[in-house]
Amino acid sequence: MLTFHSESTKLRRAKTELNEGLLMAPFECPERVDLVLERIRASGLGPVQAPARFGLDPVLAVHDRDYVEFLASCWEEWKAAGMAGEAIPNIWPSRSMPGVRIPEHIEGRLGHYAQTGETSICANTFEAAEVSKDIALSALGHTLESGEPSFGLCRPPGHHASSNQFGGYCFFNNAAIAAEQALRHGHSRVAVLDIDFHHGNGTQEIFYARDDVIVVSLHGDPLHCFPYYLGHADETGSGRGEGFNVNYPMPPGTDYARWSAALDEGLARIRQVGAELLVVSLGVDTFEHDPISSFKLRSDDYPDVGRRLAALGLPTVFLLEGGYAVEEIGINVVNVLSGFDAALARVE
Ligand code: SP5
Ligand code: ZN
Repeated sequence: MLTFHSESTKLRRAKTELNEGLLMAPFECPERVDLVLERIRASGLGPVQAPARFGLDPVLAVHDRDYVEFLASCWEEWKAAGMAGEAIPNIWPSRSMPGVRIPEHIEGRLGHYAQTGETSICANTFEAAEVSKDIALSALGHTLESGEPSFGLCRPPGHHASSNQFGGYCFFNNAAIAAEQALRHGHSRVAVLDIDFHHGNGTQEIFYARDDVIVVSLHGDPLHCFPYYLGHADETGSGRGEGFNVNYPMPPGTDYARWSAALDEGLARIRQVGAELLVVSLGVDTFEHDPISSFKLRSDDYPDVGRRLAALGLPTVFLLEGGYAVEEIGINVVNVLSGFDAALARVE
């Protein structure tokens, strides 16, 4: 399988993450990319290629212009306002303030465009997000042209980013940008399958009222797990999108037997609606030793995930989302990808 990667994803190097009441070193760190790359090379998964550049038009197809402009200037504005540290939101428009206006001061704008407080904006965050979506679009392009699977070693991740807010380490929704681009290329229905531990709330929001992109997400039950406020099973889509959003919330402690049964149900639904291309939001924070998650998947389970995805028989683009057990991130990601490749080889 062909991988798309750029050293420029590592331009974002935040110093802080607000976690458990402390400002800590971020879980979503540049070393994640190095370790996945190392394992790709060691395992002989396939060649690694640099992404092409696609500009901001494909981003503006899923994100609001004012949000993209905010991301582009946030860090410079923050510094110009004399702030000492990284841009960390500390105030939000709340339920008790209906109909508020967007303020001019960067501190107020930051809260307007933020879902969460753990994700600091720092130098080159926008640049890294741009490269990350270029990686996703390059992977998509390769799969559209060749029919072959591809892997986008995206960083920062994307699936929490909504049409107009960042959060959960995500700025541009790489999977949504790729899915939208596949439609513009001529596909009439695309599936996004999100197997990151966390609910893909941004992807859900972007496609919620649409039937041309089916969004299926397996994740920790939002009653107990980040991002807490979305991801319940009764969120099934709206209007013509009814039935095209499918959530499988599962309790902390979920093991592979239960998780893979949900995966099979989700894959059956994707088959049933006639999706022509599969975008996989590939997080490996379902791993038993992930430091911020609570599922119990083991490294040996991941090749079987790849096999089950391959059985769908669709052109497939894998995009990296989460996974914070840094020691094992390479093994777990490559296990999914090589399981997929091995299953394809058997069919051919
Ligand atoms: C892309 C992705 O995986 N984003 C995840 C962002 C999660 N950030 C907040 C994590 C809060 C974890 N709290 C864990 C408490 C367990 N001790
Ligand atoms: Zn995650």
